[in-house]
Amino acid sequence: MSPIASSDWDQAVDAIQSAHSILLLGHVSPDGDALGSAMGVGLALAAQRGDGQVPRIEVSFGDDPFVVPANLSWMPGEQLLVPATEVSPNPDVVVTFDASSSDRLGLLRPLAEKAPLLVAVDHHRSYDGFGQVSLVDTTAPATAVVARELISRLGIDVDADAAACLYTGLITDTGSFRYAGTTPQTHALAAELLETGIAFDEIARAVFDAVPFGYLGVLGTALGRCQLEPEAAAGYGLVWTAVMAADRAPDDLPFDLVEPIIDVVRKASEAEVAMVVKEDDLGDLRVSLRSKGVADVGAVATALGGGGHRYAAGFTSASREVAEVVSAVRHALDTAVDD
Ligand SMILES: [Mn+2]
Repeated sequence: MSPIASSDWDQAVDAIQSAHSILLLGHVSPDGDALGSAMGVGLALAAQRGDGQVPRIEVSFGDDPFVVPANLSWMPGEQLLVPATEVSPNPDVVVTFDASSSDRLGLLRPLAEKAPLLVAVDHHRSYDGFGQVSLVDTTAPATAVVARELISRLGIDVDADAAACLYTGLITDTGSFRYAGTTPQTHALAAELLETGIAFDEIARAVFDAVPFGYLGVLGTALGRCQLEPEAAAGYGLVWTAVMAADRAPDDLPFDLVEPIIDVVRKASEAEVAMVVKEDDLGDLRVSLRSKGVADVGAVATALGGGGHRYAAGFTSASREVAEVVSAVRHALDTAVDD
């Protein structure tokens, strides 16, 4: 059962139904859940309005340069997508998806905060309450689950295009239904989305299994650099590696392409916690953390200025030295383990 109060649902639904302009936002560097949820709701609203142009519906995220991750570039709804710097001012309602705090809105944060109504749709335990209306279910394995309920409560059917986006959110955040947050209801939702006829095999391939050849070399370099620290995380072990911008340079690979490296690193059985330190194009170090359950990496990431949940979290480091990042995480991990 959804823990979201019906008064919150009603307030969000009433505002969206009476709005002339709606801005739907994923968090910065959107993943499949953020963009899939925002676009799923956007496409549902657009399908409902028919031929008219009211309400104006825009989907965006607060990055500049504005780059849709390569594994999501197939997603339908391109006509709704507006670069952050070109978003129309003064929307009646802003709805954020998968952002646990307003700083996750990047350069669109000021616009969102001055909107007449700011609705946050999320599932992170670290959600800080920044929305005027919070549609937040921390038991949901993906924001897409909450997004789907929002569409239902708006009285709109989910067509194949919206379903493809929501399904992307579902498989992204559940690791294709492998992670602990997956429930019978998650599979029921997947079944419902499949009923629309979506090409789930092509979606999975595009999201997880399609990389440029050059990625294989970067992956090899990153794996060759992996360190195992059995004493870390109160003796439960940490495995980590770093991927620098210079590693991506020979093939001019975009930053978002290195995101899935964590899914290989975390396979090491000897370590409870896995980490990948990734240098972005500006030289900042962005850190991905994964836990098998004993350690709460969401708490680690939150303590270091980021967010996430027990099993998956991340932050952007204040330091640009890999050794300092590793040391800070090692330190934070010692208090994040529940025996
Ligand atoms: Mn999510």
